Amino acid sequence: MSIVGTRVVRTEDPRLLTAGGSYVEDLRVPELAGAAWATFVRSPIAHARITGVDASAAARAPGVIAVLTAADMDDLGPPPPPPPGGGGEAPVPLGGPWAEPLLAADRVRFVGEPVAVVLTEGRYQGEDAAELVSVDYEPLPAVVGVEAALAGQTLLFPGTGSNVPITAGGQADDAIFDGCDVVVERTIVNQRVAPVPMEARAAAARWADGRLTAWLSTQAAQLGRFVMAGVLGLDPAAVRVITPDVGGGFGAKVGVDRDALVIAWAARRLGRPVRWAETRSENLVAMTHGRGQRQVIKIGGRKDGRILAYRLHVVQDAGAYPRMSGFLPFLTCMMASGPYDIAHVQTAYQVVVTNTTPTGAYRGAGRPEATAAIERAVDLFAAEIGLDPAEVRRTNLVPPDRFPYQTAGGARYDTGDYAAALDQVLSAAGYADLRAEQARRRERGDVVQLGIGLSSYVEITAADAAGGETARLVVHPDGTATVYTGSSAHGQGHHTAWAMLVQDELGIEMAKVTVVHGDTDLIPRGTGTYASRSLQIGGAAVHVAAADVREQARRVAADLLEASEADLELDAERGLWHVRGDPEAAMTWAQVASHASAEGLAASVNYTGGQPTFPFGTHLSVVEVDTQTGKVRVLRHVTVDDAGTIISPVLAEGQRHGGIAQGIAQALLEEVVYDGQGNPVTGTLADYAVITSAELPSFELLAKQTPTTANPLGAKGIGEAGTIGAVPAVQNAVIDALSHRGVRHIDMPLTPARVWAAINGTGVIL
Ligand code: SMO
Repeated sequence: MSIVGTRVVRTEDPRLLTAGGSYVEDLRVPELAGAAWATFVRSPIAHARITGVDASAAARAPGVIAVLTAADMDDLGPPPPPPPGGGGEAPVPLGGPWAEPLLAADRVRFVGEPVAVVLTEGRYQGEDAAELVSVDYEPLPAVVGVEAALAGQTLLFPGTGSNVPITAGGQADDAIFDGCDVVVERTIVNQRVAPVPMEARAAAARWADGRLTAWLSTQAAQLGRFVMAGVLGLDPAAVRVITPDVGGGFGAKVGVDRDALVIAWAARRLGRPVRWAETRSENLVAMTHGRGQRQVIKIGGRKDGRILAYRLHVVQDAGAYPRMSGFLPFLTCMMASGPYDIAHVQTAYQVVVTNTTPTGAYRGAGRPEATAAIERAVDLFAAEIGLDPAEVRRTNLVPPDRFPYQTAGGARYDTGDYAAALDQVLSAAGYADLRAEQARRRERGDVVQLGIGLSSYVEITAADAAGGETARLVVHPDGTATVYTGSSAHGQGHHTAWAMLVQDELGIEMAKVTVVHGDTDLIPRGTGTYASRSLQIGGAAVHVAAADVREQARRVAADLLEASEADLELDAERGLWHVRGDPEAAMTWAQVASHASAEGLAASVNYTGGQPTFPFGTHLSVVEVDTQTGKVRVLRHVTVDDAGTIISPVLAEGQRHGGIAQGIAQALLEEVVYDGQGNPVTGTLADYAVITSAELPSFELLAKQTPTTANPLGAKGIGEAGTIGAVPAVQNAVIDALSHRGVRHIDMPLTPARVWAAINGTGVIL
């Protein structure tokens, strides 16, 4: 029996769950002996001119080696061009007049922007010395929120003439709504949230003989090497990036932040290793945030439930510097119509800069925003015509005989059966019974009302599939194997999945397979982990490399057994080669590999044959809303997340669990909040509410697999589906609980205060 699809436990866990994990902050390698510790001086003001920096007192403080500012960066050239190729979800800075400096020189544009870096002998001396760096700020009016940005009374980059670096999409044309019985339009907010990885950002750097070794907590070591080399004016061969264990990234660790670049530069400047690990408070203001869209949705259709036209206009809050903010609304608009067959779809977007932390990729990167918009729109439409939201969805879902399905937004959905996913969820949840219970509570006028929310979704994963991924597989003379992968694990379980793929193809037991990732000297080419791309692209690379090794081994085994290649068979259950019909005279992998060469057998693959895939599903959330307090409790969360062929159910379910938790958190709790002057008021985890298991029910995960033809594994991405499906299901459920009282929409997060205000019609939204 193949190991694929079986419930193998994660091979990473014994090491990670004991003292075995080693993150950048934990590194005790000889190369970093005597490293100076870096502490950043960060702007306490959202928008100001810098008129002077006096570091003299700090320089005299105990343990201080140096205090460096932008004025010291005389050895750096202009920022490098963006990475080659499509870039995918890689951060492609706009540069030019919108360029982000490594350290602020004459102006700061958000609270948390690095202005100087203090290097100290001891780690905690830096905190005290940084306090002594005196920066003269001449405050400027702060631009907070997209309305203020669009108004343009204050400009972040005066030379540009506006706060709008990107405008895209066609003119709105209301003719698409001609012939609709009902049209609903609404402005909604997809609020800014913080990624909050368990491991915050960290970097270390050391130079020797003109060569840089940088340890980064990153999702993409090879991209990191490219960016480091470009910024520091080096040949990429002169940079080695190593990623030790990485404790989560959620999209915010795809790129290389300016802070890490400063660490590498400072190490060169000092002529000694430098290391840095940020605090949680720094992380909350200085790591990119996610989401941050104002959306105008307009939907129209017939009274029988058929949707005829949909328009989405997005304003993306880029924060202070446009990093990959142009790409997020691009993906949102590409996926605007979701799983529905809608005759007319219009999209457009603007990206604006504000005096807040830059935004970037966060679990789903543009697709959760698309799903949130269309799923709210469908519910608004259903409420307006008085039809059941499940019925309206079923009426409009792309039917199974229409695949591949080309959307107005330019996506080509590969495979799917969207209505089957919806029906599977409705049936497992007992939808009719839930509606009956809801009716009873309404009838009785219960204080605690029941809400049922649906979300049907389709998303795109591996949007940059053409960027490919690498794998090098070696079967050693002792019969063990090593996989060198360009994918990058930061909690997902790549090592388990890759070992499963090797065992499946070659019959070499998982326990004998070592997986290596994230060292650019060992793996010079690679793309990394984001966009839910790893299994379908990086896993496919492993699969193709294993197939290559298998055919090489066949030739060797034929030689050993003095038979013709065509007669050789691999018994993948036992990992033995034998001549067909003679299983007793068999050769082990050790015998075959050692006969092949002193190094064994090896294959290197850069797999570029994959296409983007389109996972889909339905989420159903059941909530209770206390109408006296506005408190929401999630009772049940039932989902189908169809990601094609599942290699490891344990890993796939883990991804769904984490994604759903983060999605429910966005719907109910999480929001990065700024005051009118651009001061963050959610700067600690006491103010910023991440979710815990105490607020969550056990999820009801249903199984469904519709393979794709876009890669040889039949696999689609699963890493982001949970956040994409969960958010609008929960939001719709809360609003559904109150729909009989005339509530049609409440912006997220659905905190008790907001829900209470909606119930009581106060218009006061906290
Ligand atoms: S938000 Mo991601 O790592 O594509």
